[in-house]
Amino acid sequence: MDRTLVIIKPDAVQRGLTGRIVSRLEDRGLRILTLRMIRMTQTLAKSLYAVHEGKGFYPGLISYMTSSPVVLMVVEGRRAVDVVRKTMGATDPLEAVPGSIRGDWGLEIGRNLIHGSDSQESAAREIGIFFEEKDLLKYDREVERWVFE
Ligand code: DAT
Ligand code: MG
Repeated sequence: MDRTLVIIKPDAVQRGLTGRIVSRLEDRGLRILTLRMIRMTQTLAKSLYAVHEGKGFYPGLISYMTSSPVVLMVVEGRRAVDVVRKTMGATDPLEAVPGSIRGDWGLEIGRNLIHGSDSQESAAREIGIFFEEKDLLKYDREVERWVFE
């Protein structure tokens, strides 16, 4: 099973989409290992988006991510990184297919509602920014044998 970091971004929290976004991930069959609401600091946002430092959109991205509370989640499942990315839709909501989170609720790249790690290596690094291993709960769900063959 793979793990990935999901962040419900400030615009999604402000717009009251938190519950519906969590539901979509649960509906997909992903297991939530932890869920927490925080106000992201500059330090946390800069660490999360270190690869984008120096790009034109970087200052706006940091100010957006620190502007209002976010919801952090670690989810687990077979191919969780890809499953979450597909459920989110493309980075630019105009390119995201209808039925995806960004494709249903987004219009602009700078207000694209949700973050999901882009690889297993990114997931491990990003989860480590916000959580310790002891924060990630281990439990079984009976339904999993009906979700995964
Ligand atoms: P993703 O969030 O799909 O992984 P990314 O890692 O390439 O996308 O970029 C991180 C965030 O930065 C993205 O969610 C929105 C913002 N961003 C990326 N490219 C941008 C651009 N060309 N203009 C404005 N914002 C951009
Ligand atoms: Mg990314």
